[in-house]
Amino acid sequence: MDTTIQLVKMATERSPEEIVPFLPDVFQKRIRQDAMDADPANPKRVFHMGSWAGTTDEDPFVKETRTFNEGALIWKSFFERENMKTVIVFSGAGLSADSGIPTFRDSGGLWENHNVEDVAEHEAWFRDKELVLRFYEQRFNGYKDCKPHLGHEALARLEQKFKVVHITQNIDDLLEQAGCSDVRHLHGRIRSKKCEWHKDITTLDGDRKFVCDFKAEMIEPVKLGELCPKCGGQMRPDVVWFNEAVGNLNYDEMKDWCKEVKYNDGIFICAGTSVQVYPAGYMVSFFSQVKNKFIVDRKPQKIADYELIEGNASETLPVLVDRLMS
Ligand code: BJW
Repeated sequence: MDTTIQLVKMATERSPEEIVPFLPDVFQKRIRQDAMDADPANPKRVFHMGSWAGTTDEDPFVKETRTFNEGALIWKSFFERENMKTVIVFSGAGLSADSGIPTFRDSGGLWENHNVEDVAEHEAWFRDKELVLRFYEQRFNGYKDCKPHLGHEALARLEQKFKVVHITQNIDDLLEQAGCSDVRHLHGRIRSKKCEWHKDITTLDGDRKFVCDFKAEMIEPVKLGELCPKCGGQMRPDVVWFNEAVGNLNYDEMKDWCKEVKYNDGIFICAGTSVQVYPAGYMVSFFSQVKNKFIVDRKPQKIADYELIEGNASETLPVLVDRLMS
C-alpha cells in the first residue's frame, strides 16, 4: 500500500500517541487542521477529509467514513490535550478511605489486625498460601461494592482542563470508576489475578522460576487449588508484595513528567499516603522541584516546601480542584 495511505490509515486506527513519532511534519499539520475541523454531525466533511489522503485510486476512506470520523475526533482531543498543562496525582490508601476502604497504618487500619510479614510479603506466600488468600478474599469482598466519593469525582473533573496522570499505590479501581482515564497502579489491582510463577514477579535473589505469562480478570476471590491453566501453578492476586520489585514504576517516564510539570507550570498532588513505602515514596522527593505542589492528607507531614492541605480527601480535594480549575 502507498506509504501515504498507510500512514493515514494508521492515523485512524491507532492512538495518536503511538504514531506521532512516525508522522512527517507536513502530515501532522494536515491531520491537525482536519481534526480541528471534524464535525460528527457532518459526515460529508469527513468524506472530504478522507479524500486528501486518496493519492491513489485505492482511497480507503470512501468505505471507512465512520472510522475516519471517529479517528479524527480522537486526534482532535489529542491536539487539545497537547496544549494542556500536566497534573500528576500520586495517591495512597487515604484517598480511598472515605469510600469505606481501610488504610494500612492508621489506627483501625489493616496492619492493626494483621502482621504485614504474614500476608503481604513475597516469602509469606510460600509459607502459608491459604492465610494470604483468606486476607485477599476479605479485601476483595470489602472492595466489591465501594463507590468513588466526591474527592475521586473532583480528580476526574480535572481532565476538563488538564492532562492528568494518576500514579496510585491503591489496588482498587475507584479512580477509574469516577472517570479518570489514565491510572497507573504501582502495587497491582485487586480485580486481576496471576500465576504464582508469573514473569512480572522479580525478587532480590533473582530467582529464575518466574516465567509464566498467565493473568486474568478476577471475578471471584482466588481459592487455594485454583491452578494456572498454562503451567499448573497456584493462582494469586495480581498485587506487589514486599520484596517484590515494583515493575510498573518507569523512572524514564517519571523524569519526563517531572520535566514537563516543572517547565510547563504543571501541578503535583500527593493524596492520602504516609509515604513510608518505597520505591513509590520517592515520587514525593522527586517532584519536590516542582513549584505547584500539594500534600492532601488527614495528617499531612511537612516535606520540602509542599503546600499542606489537612482533612479528609472527600472534603479537601473538591476544594483544591475548584481552586485549580478557576
Ligand atoms: C487520609 C484519610 C482520609 C487516612 N483522607 N487522608 C528503600 C528503597 C526501595 C525499597 C525499600 C527501601 N526501604 C525499604 C524498602 C523495601 C520495601 C519498603 O518500602 N519497606 C518499607 C516498610 C520501609 N519495599 C518493597 O519491598 C517494594 N519492593 C521493592 O523495593 O523491591 C526491590 C526489588 C528490586 C529488584 C528486584 C526485587 C526487588 C514493594 C512494596 C510493595 C508494597 N505493597 C503494599 C501491599 C500491596 C497490595 C495490597 O494492597 O494489599 O502496598 S504494602 C501497603 O503499603 C500497600 C500500599 O500501597 C503501601 C503504601 O501505603 P499507603 O497507601 O501510604 O497507606 P498508609 O496506611 O500507610 O497511609 C494512609 C495515609 O492516608 C496516612 O497518611 C493517613 O493520614 C491518610 N488518611 N484517612 C485523607 N480520609
